[in-house]
Amino acid sequence: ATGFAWDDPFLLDAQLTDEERMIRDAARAYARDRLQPRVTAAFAEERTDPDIFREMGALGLLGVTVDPAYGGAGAGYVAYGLIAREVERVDSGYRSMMSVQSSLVMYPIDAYGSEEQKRKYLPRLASGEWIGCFGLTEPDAGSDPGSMKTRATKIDGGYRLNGAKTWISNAPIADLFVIWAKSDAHDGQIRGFLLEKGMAGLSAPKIGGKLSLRASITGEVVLDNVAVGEDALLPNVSGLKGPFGCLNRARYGISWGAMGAAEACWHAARQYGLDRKQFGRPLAQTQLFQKKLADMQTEIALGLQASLRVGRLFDEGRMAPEMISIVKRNNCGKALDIARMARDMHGGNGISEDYQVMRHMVNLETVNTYEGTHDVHALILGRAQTGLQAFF
Ligand code: TGC
Ligand code: FAD
Repeated sequence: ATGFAWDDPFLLDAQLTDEERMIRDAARAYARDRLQPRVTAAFAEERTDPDIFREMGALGLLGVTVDPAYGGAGAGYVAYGLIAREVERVDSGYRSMMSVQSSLVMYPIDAYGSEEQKRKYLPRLASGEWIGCFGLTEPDAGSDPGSMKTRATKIDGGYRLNGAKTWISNAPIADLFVIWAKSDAHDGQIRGFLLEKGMAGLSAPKIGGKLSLRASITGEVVLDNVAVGEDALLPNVSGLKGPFGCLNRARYGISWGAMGAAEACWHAARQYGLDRKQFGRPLAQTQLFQKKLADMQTEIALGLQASLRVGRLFDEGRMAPEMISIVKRNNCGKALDIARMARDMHGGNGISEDYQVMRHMVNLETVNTYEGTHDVHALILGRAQTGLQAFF
């Protein structure tokens, strides 16, 4: 018989392969030793260190599911989820940097790109030498990306792009821009284009004043008559299923990541309750405090187990997007509740940067919103079980 491990109630660790555990341990050590020491200042100063991409690349943490022939690790989606969990244990912004690079930039090139595009871009992205971003959202098209206004028009030897994207992670420091636009040469279908920093008419101003995800830089992308060659087009996908194929991966990773942030908050609240005495005993020796810890433990154990299940189905080729909506929605919502609870359990100290929980709390507001809001995933699941679409 095995005993009960309070911090791994369902023995998740024992359900991993040796390779998955190795990748998890490398991500954990990196996050603890290299990311944790700089996060408080990075968040306070709203500063993103581009070296983080190089460091993650050197450890093989970028594009782990991509073919090793192009610089990936050829690992599975459970391994990818484990990396997201470890990185987001420190900060959702750092996980964002990793997931955009892996799922939203490397994946579409790997899945929809030409041989030349794969050879040119994937190794540089895997090493972190190049930073990528993914432009889908626009000022007037967030939850409804099908209403995007960005257009590609045919010109001699290529295309001209016009439009504006907003809320784009990594954009101000990006070398490569995956841009989704409606293309008049393809019956107005949504197509993906690969743009490089420095192209005439392309700019990516930083969005300042964020009260959430401050360690991860976000920008607009302005496309003012940007001319690209035929070789900029992602040849092998057309329609909304192009960006959604990428979002499936990123959303799945976020379901693990949000649980990592929740675990950090839970562990911090538990330790705080053991250390802090009021009314002559540790806070952790009160019934209300223990009930909160039990709720956190329960939701995290269930959430991680669900993400592991979806990851296994992903690796078996049996994933359906609705499964991902369940874990993205539930794990983000539960992580946000847990972070708010942990903030409360820390009393006044809970609002200080030193105790980390409030940073996680405000970060999780973004995580609950991006990649399909909590309510949008409810509508996806509502549609899947009623056959009735309620978006409009
Ligand atoms: P709908 O009619 O449902 O579908 C249109 C076409 O797309 C296909 N499709 C999918 N394919 C693969 N995977 C999925 N998950 C798919 N969902 C839909 C679908 O089969 C159809 O194909 P076809 O061939 O029949 O045309 O489209 P809709 O316009 O009704 O969509 C509704 C809705 C709400 C589900 C969708 O638009 C949605 O999910 N909205 C949320 C938008 C979103 O998630 N944006 C994310 C932006 S990126 C981001 O936030 C990055 S943050 C990253 C970070 O920093 O970590
Ligand atoms: P809206 O769609 O306007 O939604 C506002 C509210 O209305 C929400 O509560 C929503 O749930 C609700 N709502 C919308 N439609 C319905 C409906 N039919 N029924 C009921 N309620 C509805 N995008 C990218 O393309 N790339 C990125 O890298 C990226 N990074 C991001 C980083 C950050 C920090 C943030 C904050 C956002 C990022 N996004 C990115 C954008 C993100 O995906 C969008 O913010 C998100 O999809 C929601 O769109 P919106 O902000 O336009 O909100």
